[in-house]
Amino acid sequence: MISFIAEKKPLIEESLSRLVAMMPYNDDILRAVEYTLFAGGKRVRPILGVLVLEMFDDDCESHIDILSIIEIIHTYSLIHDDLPCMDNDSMRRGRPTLHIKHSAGFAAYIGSFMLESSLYILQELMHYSALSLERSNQIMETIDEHIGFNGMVGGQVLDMHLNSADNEIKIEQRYINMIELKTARLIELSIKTACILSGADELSCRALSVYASNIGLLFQIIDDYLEVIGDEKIIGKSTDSDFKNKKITAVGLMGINETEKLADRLYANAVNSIAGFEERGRHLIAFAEYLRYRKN
Ligand code: GRG
Repeated sequence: MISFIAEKKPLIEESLSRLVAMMPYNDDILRAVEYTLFAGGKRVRPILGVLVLEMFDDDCESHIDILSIIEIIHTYSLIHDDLPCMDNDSMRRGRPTLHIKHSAGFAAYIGSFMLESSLYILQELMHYSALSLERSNQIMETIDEHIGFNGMVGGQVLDMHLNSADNEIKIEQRYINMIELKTARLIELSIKTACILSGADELSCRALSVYASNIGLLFQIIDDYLEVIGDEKIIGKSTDSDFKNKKITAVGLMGINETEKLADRLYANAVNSIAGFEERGRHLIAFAEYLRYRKN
């Protein structure tokens, strides 16, 4: 990982510890939350938010906990995604998944608890911060829009039905629509939340939005790619899940070479979309490069 990205990781870990300490529950539940949350996730989403805050010279410290809420939401989605009724995966972040360690019911419950308590804590954080009511409302609405049926959950539903015969729309297009919702929306959420927190101007927000949707798609395409060419030990999860579940993936649809070309195009689009920021955009450009060539 590039050094300036690695430097941000401890800040996110500290922030997540603060958030878990605010969770209103008993030891067993909090231990299960910690088991999945502190297991070596890359922290891509909050780190991206921090990079955007820095672009606007925002005082990161007071906003970092709000961005880390997105990491908790992301972790809830991984717990539910791994369940036997979904992808039925047994390894995640280098550890047995929560339903393997406990039970499917308990894991489903912990995932829901993480979602619900993260939104509760977010309300508290915003209430006691200097953030205006208008910006706080904007953040809540943006989260709602990106994680619900028009966002991540909707994408997961599309993913579950991608194999069914709806032949009106080409499968390649349906796949792109699905990953736009399932994966890109949460990455977009980090960047949009950081824009709201730092009061970024309209033009900058629009440019960053284009950047976000391109790296969001790039992220999932590389995820698919690593399932085929990646190293299980480095990735920390099994690499036969898509095959086992007969999932439609970028590599399955277009092969390895075309997947690489698509990843290159998305990377180039992302970089071009923020050219107007010149020197200030250098960390986001380096981040896009990291996402393009990541190994885990
Ligand atoms: C109940 C229909 C329904 C939905 C619940 C399960 C779910 C919500 C959504 C699935 C979203 C999902 C898991 C998308 C995949 C995104 C992805 C590529 C995750 C991997 O993220 P990384 O690589 O993981 O950042 P780490 O471990 O580094 O954080």
